[in-house]
Amino acid sequence: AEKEKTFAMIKPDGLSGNYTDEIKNAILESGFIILREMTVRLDEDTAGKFYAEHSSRSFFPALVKYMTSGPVLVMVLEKVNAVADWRALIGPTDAQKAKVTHPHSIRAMCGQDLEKNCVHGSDSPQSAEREISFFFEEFSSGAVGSKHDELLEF
Ligand code: YYY
Ligand code: MG
Repeated sequence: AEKEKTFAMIKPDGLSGNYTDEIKNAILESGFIILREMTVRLDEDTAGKFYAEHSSRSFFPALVKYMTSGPVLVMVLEKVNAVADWRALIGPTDAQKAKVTHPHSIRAMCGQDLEKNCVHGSDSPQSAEREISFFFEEFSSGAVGSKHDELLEF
């Protein structure tokens, strides 16, 4: 089986709640390699572009506000079956439900609710490619929109 990359993010509530070490331990214990990591502060434009697929949803303005409320840690993870395995490790979108149905998932451990769910994971290999190149220029093929001068790296 071939190694695969996926994109992971610790969202503002994960960083402010000091869950970074716990989440990284879970990542490494599950056999992922952290290929890249970077702490950044998203502005509204960048957060909106990252979640562009949700731009017409009613929760979008609140989501952008939340994602710009503090720094986030973005990572490239690698292992066999990385995309599906990282989604399984983080658990369901709604952290409240995760606490009931997937109590050992990262969102159950660190998330608060449907919006503040502490981590992101790519939902498909195609999303992983887009999201990795969105933040990490060295993985982009030079396609338009892969560079963000407005990204404030810490
Ligand atoms: O991929 P995942 O993060 O599990 O969920 P998505 O359906 O892609 O939604 C992205 C993001 O939007 C979710 O992590 C929280 C937020 N959100 C929300 O605030 N309210 C919803 N009803 C659905 C999603
Ligand atoms: Mg999603």
